[in-house]
Amino acid sequence: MKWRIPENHPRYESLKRRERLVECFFRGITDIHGLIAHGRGEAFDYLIGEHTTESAMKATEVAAEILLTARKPVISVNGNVAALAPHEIVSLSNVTGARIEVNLFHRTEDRVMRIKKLLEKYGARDVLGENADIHIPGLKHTRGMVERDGIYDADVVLVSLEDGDRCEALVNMGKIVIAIDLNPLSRTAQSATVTIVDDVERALRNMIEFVRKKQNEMKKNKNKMEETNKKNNFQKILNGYDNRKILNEVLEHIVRRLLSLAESDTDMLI
Ligand code: PTJ
Repeated sequence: MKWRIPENHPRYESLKRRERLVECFFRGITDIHGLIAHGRGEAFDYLIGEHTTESAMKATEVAAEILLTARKPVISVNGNVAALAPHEIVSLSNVTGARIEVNLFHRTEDRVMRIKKLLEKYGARDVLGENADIHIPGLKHTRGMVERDGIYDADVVLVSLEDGDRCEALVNMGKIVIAIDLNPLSRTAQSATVTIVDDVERALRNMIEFVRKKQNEMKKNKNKMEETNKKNNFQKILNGYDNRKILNEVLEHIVRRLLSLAESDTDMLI
């Protein structure tokens, strides 16, 4: 039975997202552990202030540049991301040319197929994941299964709400891993190449904006990158980027925010 969320509830948007996850759980899209993972993310978002921080924005811009420069970028989608941001995933794939691969921690073929169908409803074509027959080295469990032509051969992988072990394994394969994770202390956040500490919907929307902006700039400057120059550009982007600094900035933001809330008499509700 669907519970009707009162539209005047002060946490309406947040409740709607929860409802969406619960609905997707009953539809066999989101795993039950995904509901717990979402709660942890919400807690961190409360501490952050439920908005995109400057450091998240910086990381998102770098991520957009990397995706545009990548030779074979892949967007990894799990049950939570499919429930929360299907439209954004498909849009990002369309604007960057990155392929989408359904890649699950709690893998079942039935969930892969359901997530693929959901993404197709939002316009995705050629979604990978069903033919996963190769393991990420070091991850012998089904959680390590990927497609050779997708995540396995990708130079850049975008993961959201990812398990830390898998993120590390992808980095160990020599890939550039862009991670969206609200917990700056998670192993995923700590081990990714570029970590965006932001809510997945907000981060993806910002990323799409950055990609469009950069594509327009490139058109204006007639600066269409040649295939041969791509690798150099990649190194150039990452040379000027320090993920450790970005993570430290997020922690400082949380500390500053909590201190100022603790010291003020203003209403703490968000
Ligand atoms: O669909 P499956 O089978 O692939 O499983 C997916 C889950 C999410 C269950 C699995 O990957 C998992 O257990 O993840 P973890 O280890 O709980 O990590 C999820 C991370 O995402 C945590 O650090 C959360 O803080 C963070 N997170 C939760 N909600 C959001 C989020 N980050 C960004 N946006 C969110 N909305």
